[in-house]
Amino acid sequence: MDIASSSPFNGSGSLRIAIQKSGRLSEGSLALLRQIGLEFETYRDRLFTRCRNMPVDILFLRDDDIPEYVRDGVADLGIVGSNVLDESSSPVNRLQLLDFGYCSLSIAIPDQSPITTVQDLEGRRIATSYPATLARFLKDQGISAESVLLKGSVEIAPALKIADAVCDLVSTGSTLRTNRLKILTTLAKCQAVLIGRGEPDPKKEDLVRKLLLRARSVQEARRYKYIMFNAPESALESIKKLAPGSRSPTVMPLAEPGFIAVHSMVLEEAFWDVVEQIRACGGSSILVTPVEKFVR
Ligand code: PRT
Ligand code: ZN
Repeated sequence: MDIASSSPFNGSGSLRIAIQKSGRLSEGSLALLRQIGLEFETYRDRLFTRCRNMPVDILFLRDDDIPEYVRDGVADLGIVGSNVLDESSSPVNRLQLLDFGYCSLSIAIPDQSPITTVQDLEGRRIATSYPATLARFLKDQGISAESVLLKGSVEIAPALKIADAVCDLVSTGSTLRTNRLKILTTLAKCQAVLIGRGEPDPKKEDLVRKLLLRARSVQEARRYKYIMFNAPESALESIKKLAPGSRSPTVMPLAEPGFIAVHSMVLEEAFWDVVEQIRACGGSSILVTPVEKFVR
């Protein structure tokens, strides 16, 4: 269906961003839109909302429909799980991984199943809501198996004897445990992704570029902590290597001779290692704050 021509959202000239109306990605998507500076109200049962401070409309949709809406130009940007994109045949651009909505698409089997390897899936039935992704995986593995399409409650299929295995999303693993299933293999690690149209609307390109830069700044910022500490001046060369920041650390003299205050940014993943090494160099009074935005 060509939804572009029949959409009630057309005609305002605003940039349109599609997000999930109600589900696991809604909260993270709304938070990101607010972090990139969009101001808007949300009301239950609203299909769209108009931003107060920018020519942007936010459309609230079912997640599965978002790639199609972006492909057809009803929305210029969208936020959707990479699992939905992998399953969809709509050609859209993946603009930015968003670091939320983490899960994996995995094949799971009953705890007592005779299946022990991926090759044992040959000739079996696998229940899934992701038939296209599953078919690609089975083809790659050279396995012929029957996929049983279920739209929900995939995990109960083995107990109902309608499948020997399931291919479904897993995050904490508690649904699998409750249904006495265990992971056999993982097809994909998934997370929320910002998507855009294959052929962006030239009139909206500048705004898309601006919002994308902001989204990237929010993403970048999440990877860093801002760190401030005192240290002996003699340790400066080691400290520059430990906490180089984006160009070099800011260094200020303390009132006490021979001591400096250092400000820098440190990658979250290396944070504790770096702090221990700063202390080993004589660093003390270490203050740490989150970074809200980081524009390179
Ligand atoms: O109504 P609409 O179609 O928009 O929503 P939906 O019901 O299709 O989607 P929703 O809200 O369940 O999920 C939206 C997106 O969140 C998915 O497309 C994924 O990208 C992401 N996501 C992250 C998850 C999960 N984690 C997740 N755990 N989506 C679904 N699940 C389900 C899974 O299917 C299984 O039933 O949660 C159960 C397993 O969870 P654990 O924690 O027990 O392992
Ligand atoms: Zn859905």
